[in-house]
Amino acid sequence: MQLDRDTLAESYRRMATIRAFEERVGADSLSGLIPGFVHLYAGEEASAVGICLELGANDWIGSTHRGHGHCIAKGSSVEGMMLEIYGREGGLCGGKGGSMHIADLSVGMLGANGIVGGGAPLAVGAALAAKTLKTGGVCVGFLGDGASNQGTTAEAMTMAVVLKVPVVFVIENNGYGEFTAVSYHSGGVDLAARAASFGMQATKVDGSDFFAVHEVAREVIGKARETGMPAVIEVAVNRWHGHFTGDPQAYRSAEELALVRTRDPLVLFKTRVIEAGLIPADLFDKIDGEVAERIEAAARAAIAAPVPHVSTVTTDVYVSY
Ligand SMILES: Cc1ncc(C[n+]2csc(CCOP(=O)(O)OP(=O)(O)O)c2C)c(N)n1
Ligand SMILES: [Mg+2]
Repeated sequence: MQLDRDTLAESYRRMATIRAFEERVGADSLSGLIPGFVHLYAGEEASAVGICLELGANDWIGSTHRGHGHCIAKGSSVEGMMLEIYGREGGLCGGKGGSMHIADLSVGMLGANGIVGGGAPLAVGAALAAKTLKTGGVCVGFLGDGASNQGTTAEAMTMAVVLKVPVVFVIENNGYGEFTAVSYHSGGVDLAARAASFGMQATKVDGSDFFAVHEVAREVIGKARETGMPAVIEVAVNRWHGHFTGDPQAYRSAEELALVRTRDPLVLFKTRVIEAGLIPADLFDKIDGEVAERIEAAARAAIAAPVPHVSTVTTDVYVSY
């Protein structure tokens, strides 16, 4: 499907925002400005943005420990995220959650998750709520190749089929669970085929190609919305950085690391759109400049912000109804 110019520009802006966000957070994590572990999403941008383009305010996503890209693609404020990741007052979760625990219910983002495989059951719950309340919404549950081995994922997939709920499990297969290649940690099985065996339609797509991801998302999410049934998309993506910042990736060859950078989703997007004459090259430069300024300002504001007051340490633990 041909996307209009504004949608193309906005999609690129979101991918470029994720890239710039991750590069900045990565650098500041290495220099000790950010508390806790940080897992970068750089290289995987077309997955989050291509998928979330098919979602609206009525829809939900569940995320992972590598969740910054999912948040940005679903519409979270980068300023609020930056404050949260640096552990500052005013962050999306009061500066008390950090990178792995960003939740933003205001945009339908159920939360990043430090528990690998923890997001899939939440996604099924949100889809069940959408079905029960007849909101017309769907839920996308992002998970990794490693998480696809978890018992929680198997249970969530079973429940989704049994309960007939509109959840789309998006397996972002970046080839590794921490430092272990998928060929070893999953015993070489086809992840989409394994997911399909639960009784769902499963589709594979090249996650470096925004247009391919979006086309599959349009079909699969559209069908889930229409039929109320679950489905799976396996997106082949490249993790540019280590499992967490500071991981030297000694288990990947220099050739492999160089090769994945030749499949940069932002470059592939730009090249295709410029060649098709849909957006002129200088508009991309303008977007890149605006994104760089915004990220720089957000990081500076976060570094300058106060840490949460000690009196808030026990608040937000329980929800009051
Ligand atoms: C239940 C649980 N087991 C183990 C871990 C440690 N752990 C953190 S990330 C990770 C690998 C996850 O791999 P994958 O799902 O492929 O996501 P990716 O990091 O590649 O995005 C593991 C094992 C954890 N956080 N939670
Ligand atoms: Mg992985």
